Amino acid sequence: MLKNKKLAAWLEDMKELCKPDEVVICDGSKEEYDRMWNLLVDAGVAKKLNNEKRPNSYLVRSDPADVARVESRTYICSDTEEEAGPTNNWIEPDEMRTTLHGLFDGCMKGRTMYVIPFSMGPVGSPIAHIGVEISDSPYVVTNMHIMTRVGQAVLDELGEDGDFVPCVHSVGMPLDEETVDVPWPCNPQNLYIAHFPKTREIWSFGSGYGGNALLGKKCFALRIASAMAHDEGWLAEHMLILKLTNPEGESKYIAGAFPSACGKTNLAMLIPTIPGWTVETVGDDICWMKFGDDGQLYAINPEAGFFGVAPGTGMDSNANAMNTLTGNCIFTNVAETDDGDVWWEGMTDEPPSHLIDWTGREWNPNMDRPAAHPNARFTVSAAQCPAIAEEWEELKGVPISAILFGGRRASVVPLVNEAQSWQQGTFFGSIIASEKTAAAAGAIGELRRDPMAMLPFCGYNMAEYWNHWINIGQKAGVKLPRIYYVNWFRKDDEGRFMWPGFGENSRILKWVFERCAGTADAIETPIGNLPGIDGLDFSGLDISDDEIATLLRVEIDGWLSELPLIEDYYNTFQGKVPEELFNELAALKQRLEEAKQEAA
Ligand code: SAT
Ligand code: MN
Repeated sequence: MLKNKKLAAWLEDMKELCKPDEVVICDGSKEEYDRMWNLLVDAGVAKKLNNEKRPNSYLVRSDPADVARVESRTYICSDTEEEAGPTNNWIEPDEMRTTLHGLFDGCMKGRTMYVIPFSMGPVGSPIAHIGVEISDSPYVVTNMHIMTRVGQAVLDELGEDGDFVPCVHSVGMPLDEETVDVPWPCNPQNLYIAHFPKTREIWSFGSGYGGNALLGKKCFALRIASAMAHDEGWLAEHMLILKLTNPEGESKYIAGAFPSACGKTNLAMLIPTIPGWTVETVGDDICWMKFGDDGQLYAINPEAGFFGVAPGTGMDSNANAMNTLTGNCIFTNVAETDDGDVWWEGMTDEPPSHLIDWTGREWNPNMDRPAAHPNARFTVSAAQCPAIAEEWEELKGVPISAILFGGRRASVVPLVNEAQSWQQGTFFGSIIASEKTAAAAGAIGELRRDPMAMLPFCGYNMAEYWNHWINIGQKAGVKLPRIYYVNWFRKDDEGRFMWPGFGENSRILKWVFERCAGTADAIETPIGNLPGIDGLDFSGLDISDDEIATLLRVEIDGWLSELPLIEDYYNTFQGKVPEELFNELAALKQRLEEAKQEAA
């Protein structure tokens, strides 16, 4: 059955190491999916929801000690610490292998080893790549069914000699005569999420949750893929992909990187407030881009589903997401209603008067704890999204016209700023940050840098990753997307958000579209190209000219006081930041100082 030689040999090794009672090669079928759920329901960790309210859907409650990705236990095991860089945890590969060998030895005793062949991206796409995850968690199997393409077609594509990324996962709780199984086995005391970028391997031990356990997502599609992309001349990015269509029916594709809690899924599924424009979804989290023969960057969404944060998702914030979740879903750590459905904070304005919370306890609105865990998730097939673009599974990908970098900035950064070159755009990406405190006028709040929104997801030295971006832009014959720095989170002196966001962000998308089409004007400023006060379509929006002016102002003093912070940040990379970025910084400083003198 397993004609791929590398796969057959690796599985023999893994069986010998993990010592499972049984091995099951997953075929991705509906029968297999249902079988996993029967196991999970019998184990007491999952509950089938009311079939009338939420057909074919399940609620799962994890162990309260295993509820999110654990960055402090996530490692990049490159040969040297310098290759991992100062933003990653590093352990020497041989040392990590010894530790992992000890932990994985016999770790699947009493359990079944599921072998999950999966494709990141549509099977057969030149942009896609294949992985095989072995896992002792049936919950992982069900989620991988939705989040990736699983089964025989992947093995066929792999053939005899095809390559794949081996992904080894165990919840880390072997069973023997003395051990009684628990509903959600895990081993948080011995957690390791280890990546070997050189040999392109992933080993994850001790957690069954999300990105710790669904190894196709952040581990493969970002950390390992970023290392592959570096070596092979493409881009593996933490970006949504959307299709924007104007009233004339012309479409462009836009990718966007945003740190967490910036509304990325909402933007991917946005419903425009400006008449005649539509947004459709290609991807909500990850974007792989390779150059086509025409020199353009073509993108695929390597995932097949959404693993989205449930709290905060409602008909007001994201109707398309809500309408995706009508059935065939997995809900993890949300609350349960009396009629066997689900609820989370933000789904409705008024909470139900009684719930069973994510820990399985009675809950009512007078309690001061949330009913759903803040990182409660839904898992659902992307194909179910009413806004999914028809070409979302196109094998050749979609051509990207623009890339957005967004941060959560209370001060300084304008609503939208177009880079004047790919290099300046790379500079913008490298400095994106979220600002913790609402800044008083003129002062900058505490910044948490999250370059390209890749801080926890870059599989090698972040400074070398910036260098890779610069190199991509210097390749001969390429036609690059334009790059935009956007900020929906500007606050006024009273600490109020100045921009309504959500569907109104379509006004910014429209300007981006028209810039790419060559039909919109921009003003060249010291920081980049900005729309003039009349450049953005504010029709029908309740916003004053003063507010617009603030949102689009070049804050010369604010930027000047930010420059030393950028320099300090670059200096944390031990001399590895490409000189092109220092040049951008110096040129920006010069332009700002000249502008300041002119104004004086
Ligand atoms: O848990 S995931 O890594 O899949 C999602 C996230 O934390 O961003
Ligand atoms: Mn993400």
